[in-house]
Amino acid sequence: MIKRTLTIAGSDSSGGAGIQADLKTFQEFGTFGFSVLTSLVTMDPEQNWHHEVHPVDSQLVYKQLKTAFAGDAFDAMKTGMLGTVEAIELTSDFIEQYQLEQVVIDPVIACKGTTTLLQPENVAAMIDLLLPKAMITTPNLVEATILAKMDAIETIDDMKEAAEKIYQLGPKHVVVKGGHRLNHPEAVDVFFDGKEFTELHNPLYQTDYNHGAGCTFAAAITAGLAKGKTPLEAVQLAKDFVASGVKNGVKINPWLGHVWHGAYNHAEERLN
Ligand code: PXL
Repeated sequence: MIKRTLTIAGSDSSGGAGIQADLKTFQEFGTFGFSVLTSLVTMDPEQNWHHEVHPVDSQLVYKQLKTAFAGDAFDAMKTGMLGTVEAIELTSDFIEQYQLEQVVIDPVIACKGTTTLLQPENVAAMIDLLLPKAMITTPNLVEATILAKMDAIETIDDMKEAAEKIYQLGPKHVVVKGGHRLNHPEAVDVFFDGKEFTELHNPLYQTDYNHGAGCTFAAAITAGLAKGKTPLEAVQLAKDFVASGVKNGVKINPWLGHVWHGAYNHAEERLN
């Protein structure tokens, strides 16, 4: 039976991050993707790609959740940008009501293009309501610094300390993503299951075309879990999937370039 995956996240009309990244990635993994939109992000080419986040009315989020959850159970789900405390509460209610366990919480606190962090009350709600329900949470260094209440994360040891502190908030597994912000010659992530740390090392590609990498990573983990992989297996495959996407990133417009979500499977060669 085809596995069913759900994303509750924001829309990135530029096609690289958010719901767009999630659905493309779910499809690459051969899973059937569902989506609930919580916010719409727009970028203005006339204002140097200025980002605006437009939250979706919570009644409408609720109606989408009812639609998505109407059929058989999901094999796994993820959250991305949630926008409002109401959307976080609704997401938490549905996870609880449907007793979903394969839940990936990507704690999107800000996207690269904007300096506006999610409101402090959103971060608090995410910590209270979502992190305790996560099978895996996937903070980047900025998000990990905020969630772990640390001053800075600069080394792999700092990443381990952050992973341990975030684990205390309730998720069953934590992956702290080093990405390009870590001062290290490789792309290093730290995986923690409450007992053991696993360092994941990949080559670091010098590219500006990596928009959407974080969303794609969490979506790939979600699809991997849906297909029965263990959390560590799902994370390892997701890392290779994103590495291919970054290596084959595409310039989309004068401001940005995206990971190519189909790179791992050479999707550009399909139906030729
Ligand atoms: O990369 C974080 C992110 C998440 N979700 C949406 C986004 C972005 C960044 O642009 O647009 C919808």
